[in-house]
Amino acid sequence: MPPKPLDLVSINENVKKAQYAVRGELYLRATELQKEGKKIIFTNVGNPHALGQKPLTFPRQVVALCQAPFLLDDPNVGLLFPADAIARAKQYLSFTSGGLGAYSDSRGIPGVRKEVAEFIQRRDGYPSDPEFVFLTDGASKAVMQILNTIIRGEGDGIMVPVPQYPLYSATIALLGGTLVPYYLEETANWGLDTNELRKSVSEARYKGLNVKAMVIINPGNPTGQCLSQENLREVLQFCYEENLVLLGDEVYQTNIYQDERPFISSKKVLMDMGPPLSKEVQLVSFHSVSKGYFGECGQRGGYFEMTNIPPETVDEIYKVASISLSPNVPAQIFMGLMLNQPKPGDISYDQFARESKGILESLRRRARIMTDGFNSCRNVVCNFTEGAMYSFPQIRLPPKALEIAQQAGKAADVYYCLKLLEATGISTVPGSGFGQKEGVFHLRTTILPAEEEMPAIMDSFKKFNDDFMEQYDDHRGYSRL
Ligand code: DCS
Repeated sequence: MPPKPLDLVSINENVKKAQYAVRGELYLRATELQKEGKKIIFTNVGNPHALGQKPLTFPRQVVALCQAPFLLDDPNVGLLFPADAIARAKQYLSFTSGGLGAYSDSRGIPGVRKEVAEFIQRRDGYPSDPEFVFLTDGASKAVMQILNTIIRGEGDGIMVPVPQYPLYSATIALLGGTLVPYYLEETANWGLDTNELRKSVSEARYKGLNVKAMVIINPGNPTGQCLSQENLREVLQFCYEENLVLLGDEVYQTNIYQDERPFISSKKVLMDMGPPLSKEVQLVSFHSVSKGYFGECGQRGGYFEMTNIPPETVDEIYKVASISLSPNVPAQIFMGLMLNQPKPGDISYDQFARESKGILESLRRRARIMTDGFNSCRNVVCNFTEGAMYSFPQIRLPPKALEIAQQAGKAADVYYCLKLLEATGISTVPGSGFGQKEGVFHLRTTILPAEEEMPAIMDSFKKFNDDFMEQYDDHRGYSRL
């Protein structure tokens, strides 16, 4: 019998090649242990509501009314819902033809695309055209759609930071393109060095690749760094000189935990640079309702904005989007609500401001507790989480631990993370899932566990780590930068 079409040997090789560690071996083992009754702290995914973050009241009120429009006809609706939520719900319903149960245009609801463009304009001080904004099912789908448009085959290279969020490596593998890595510098707070970019692009071109795009993740995942204006200018200049489209992943733009480098968008920096760059460099920027203080990961809402992309290409992307008919309609409304929030004087303003500020301030404190906790551990060094939702400590493993891991048939960081999981229930992602320099080991945790649980979690990590190091450290020196 020949193999059947969906037997493993017959399926698309690219599917097998794509790796996604955030839900990989560690996650699977954690789910098994949970089934056996062990308490697991899932810090492997940036999924705030799963770790207890409460939804913001106002957006949920508006979407609840949109989902159940008959409530709007109830004479008591004003007792349960504030007038501004009722007005917004009616407005969103008027944007749709058939409410939330109807497909929207494949690019998203025009009224929401307009809200997105207005937000970008307010944020950056430059015009944004809703015709170049598409709404998507989360930023993941947006990134996939754009990479799909760029990649023609394995000759096309996409520059990706290492360490990186594996959406990029996995999608490039799925689409049969080639990942061109550029390394972030851990000893410079995960900074981005243009010499490294030039080295990376010339090596790739030497191998015959057609390097077409460069990805930046700002603030960084898993690395947490925030790019300075100067750094962004260098990146855009580099893209101009090397004829690359810049893919600016800015999903963490409101997750900022320091004041020295506030978030600044790639679009603003590009426009500030003026012509010829502002008219020529192609840029696609991504955002999401999953992060920030909304943290509405389950709703699956995202957008991308295209700058300097020819209308004919936009039409092609529209055509491809229309194969999926419509992005999630409720998620589009969350996007509208995230970017067009209650204003001072609105009935819901105070509560909205209190709730959102509370979440961000707590995240800022948690970023500090976590970094300090890691840095108090033996053979662990960790850069401060300047932004995003993750901590990415380097674990300096003694040679004996490397030998034991090898005997167990595991990568050393995977071995360490598995032991950590078994001992403490803390479910992390090994650094190898994001890429790291040869011989250097990391893990990634989110900074999302509840603030009151954080000290106990860090104590239990420290106890595990220091015991582990005590067991294997024989003072022969250990893996390090
Ligand atoms: N881009 C980056 C840099 C991300 O970290 C994520 C999600 C996404 C895009 C996709 O987000 P949505 O599709 O939900 O809009 N981050 C994952 C992570 O590392 N942990 O949790 C999710």
